[in-house]
Amino acid sequence: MLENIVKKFFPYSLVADIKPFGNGHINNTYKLTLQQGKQNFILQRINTDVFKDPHGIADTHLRIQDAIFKEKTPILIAQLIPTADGKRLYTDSDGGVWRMTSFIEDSFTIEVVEKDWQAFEAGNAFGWFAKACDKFDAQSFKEPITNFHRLSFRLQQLNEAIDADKAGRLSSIKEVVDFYKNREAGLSEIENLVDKGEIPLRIVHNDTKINNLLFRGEKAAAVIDLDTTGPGILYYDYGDALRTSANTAEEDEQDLGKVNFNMDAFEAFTNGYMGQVKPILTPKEEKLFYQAPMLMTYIIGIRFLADYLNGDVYFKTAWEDHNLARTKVQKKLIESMETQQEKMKKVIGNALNQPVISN
Ligand code: ADP
Ligand code: GN1
Ligand code: MG
Repeated sequence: MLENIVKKFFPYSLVADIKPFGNGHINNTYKLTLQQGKQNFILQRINTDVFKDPHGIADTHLRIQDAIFKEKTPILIAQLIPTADGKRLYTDSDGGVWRMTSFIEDSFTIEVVEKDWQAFEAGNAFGWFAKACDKFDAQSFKEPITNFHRLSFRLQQLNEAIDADKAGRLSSIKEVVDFYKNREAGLSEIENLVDKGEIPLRIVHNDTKINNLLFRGEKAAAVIDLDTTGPGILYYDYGDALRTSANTAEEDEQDLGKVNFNMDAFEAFTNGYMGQVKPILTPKEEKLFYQAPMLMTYIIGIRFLADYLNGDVYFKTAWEDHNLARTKVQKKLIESMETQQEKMKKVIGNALNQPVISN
C-alpha cells in the first residue's frame, strides 16, 4: 500500500525501507528510504479532519519555500517534492492526501530541553523564521485552521465539551476544569489588542513546540511542520515554543513533581528569539511578550482538556488518560509561571536591550 503511494512520486524507484517516524500528534509520518543511493524522504498522510484544505497548506509551503528558502539560509525547511505528474500532493482512492518532502539528514528532535544552548538555538531558529517571514503580507495567506489560537474560540469549545460530557469523564476531573475556568478572565488582553488591530498580524509558524525543530550537532538546523503556518502574531510562536522549551519534563509527564517552568531555559530561548525579531517589533508589540507563555500554555491546556472530555477525538493518544496527563502538565506549568511573572518581564526587557543577532 505505502509502496503504491511512493510510486506516484518516484515511479522508477524501489523502496528499501519505509517506517513510521517521529512523535507528531496529527499527521501519519513515515521515513522512506529508496534503494537507489539510499536516499531518505519524509512521506506524510495529512490529517484532513484537522486540515480541511491541504492544498492551501501546500500553497503556503511552496510560497515560503520559493520566497525564502531558495537561497542558502542559516535555517532550513523541508522542501516539498511534487508527484511524478507535477502535483503538489497525491490523493489516493480513499481520499487520503499524501505529501513527500526532503529528509533533513543527520538531524534529531528533542522532547525536553536539557541544556541552555538548546533553548537558545530554538529561540534563534524560530525567531529567524519569523523575521524571514516579515516580508509577506499576512492578509494574502489563508488561515489553515480558523481561530486556531483564538482564546475565546477555544473557551467556547471547552464549554461545549463540558456541557456535552460525551465521554462521561467530567465528574472525575472537576478540579482540573475549575483550575482552567478560574483563570479565563485574566487572559483576554492579547486577543482584545489583536481585535483592535494594535498588534500586527504577520506570517508565523503557529506550532512551535520543540519537536517541530530539527537539531544538527549543537545547532538548530531546520524548522519543520509548516502545516499551521499562516496569519498570526509573534506571541503565538514565542509562547507556544516556551510551553515546551522551558518545560523541565515531557508534555505528557505523569509525575507532576518533575514539571516546572525552567527560568534558565526561558532566558536562553528569549535571548535567542529577541536577538532575531527585535528589528521588526513595533513598540506596542514589545510590551506583552511576557503574557504569551501563559496564554499559549492555557490555550493548549484547554484544548487537551476539551479533547479528553470529548473522548480523545483530535490528538493522537497512546493510553486511556493521555490527554488528561497532557492537560495536567499544562496546568502545572501555569502554576509555575504564575510565581515567576515579574522575573519573566525582566528577562524579556534585558533581551530587548541586547544587540541584534545578525544572520
Ligand atoms: P505532525 O504534524 O504530526 O506533528 P510533523 O511534520 O511534525 O507532523 O512530523 C512528525 C515528526 O517527523 C517530527 O517531529 C520529526 O521528528 C519528523 N520529521 C518531519 N519532517 C522531517 C524532515 N523533513 N526531516 C527529518 N525529520 C522529519
Ligand atoms: C499538535 O502536529 P503537532 O504534533 O506538531 C497541534 C498543536 C499542539 C500540539 C500539542 C494542528 O502539534 O497545535 O500545540 O499538538 N497541532 C495541530 O502537542 O492541532
Ligand atoms: Mg509536529
